[in-house]
Amino acid sequence: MTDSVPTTGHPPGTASIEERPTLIRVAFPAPAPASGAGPETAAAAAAGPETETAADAPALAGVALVTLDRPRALNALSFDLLDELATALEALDADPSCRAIVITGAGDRAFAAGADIKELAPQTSASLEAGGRFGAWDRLAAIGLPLIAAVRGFALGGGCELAMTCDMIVAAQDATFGQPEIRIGVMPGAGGTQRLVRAIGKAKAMEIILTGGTMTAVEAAASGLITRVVPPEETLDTALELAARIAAMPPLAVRAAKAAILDAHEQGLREGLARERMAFFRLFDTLDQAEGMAAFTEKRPPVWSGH
Ligand code: CO8
Repeated sequence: MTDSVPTTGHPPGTASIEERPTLIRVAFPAPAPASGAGPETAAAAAAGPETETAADAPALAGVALVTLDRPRALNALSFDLLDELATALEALDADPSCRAIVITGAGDRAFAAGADIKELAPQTSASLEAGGRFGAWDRLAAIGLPLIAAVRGFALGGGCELAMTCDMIVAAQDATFGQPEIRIGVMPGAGGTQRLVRAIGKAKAMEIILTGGTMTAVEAAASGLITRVVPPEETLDTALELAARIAAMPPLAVRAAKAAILDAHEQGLREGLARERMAFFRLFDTLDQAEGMAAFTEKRPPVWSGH
């Protein structure tokens, strides 16, 4: 690793979530050695300068690694985290030396277990609309560089939506994908209804979203949601190697090709996303939203009133 921007100022695992000055880490990892040091080298490099194992090794040319860094909350996507993520990605997008970005979650339990339910629980449709915090999702979707999600463990709700906002997903055999929002009284609100149906088709998307069910990595690969499934310890290195192959391509053509593929994939998506967001906001005026999120926090089953 050659740099880390912004830095957390805390060794991994020693600072509480509240004390962390940042919820996102950005690094430029060194390549894994061809043999010898084992597959965890890139992951260790990603953990921060404190754990750097290949101090003199060159960075993987043009590849940035962005880590969602709230492992104790399974990297739940708070509004602040999403803002920091968008800001970090925009800075990398404007940096001519950066050619491809890998996004991963800290720890081995989750890419991200969804939006932060404790932050969403007290919201109303009016507060969500007035808050303007969903603009971060539009900023993520506007990044021109290729984005690769490296997924270990849970990619649920907003976490699955974030992975799908990326251009490719490399997943561990232990990864789980799903849109469980219905189980807490709402529905996907950051692209889930639009991108999942485009990725895996209407019937499977209906079942996943209407039942709050999940998919294993193997099922997700068979459905076309993800690029490849790898053993857990190889996930990050596989994503970084894929990013390095893309980073070696001509950058203007890469950006133009990404934009053209998204054009083909997302015809009508903008309108669908806007409708989805409004429908999601409206659910925050229901009793079932309050009940579903309270039940989660209180660790009990929800009782639905249908209101
Ligand atoms: N939000 C807030 N905290 C969370 C979340 C979350 N989404 N997921 C986990 N956590 C916290 C838990 O509360 C717990 O904290 P604590 O130790 O303080 O109690 C800690 O992370 C560990 O979680 P668990 O103890 O629950 O771990 P388990 O292994 O028992 O269960 C699960 C793991 C199955 C992933 C479970 O945590 C779970 O069901 N999480 C919620 C999944 C979910 O419903 N996600 C969808 C959220 S809604 C959403 O994403 C809407 C997106 C809309 C747009 C985005 C707007 C920003």
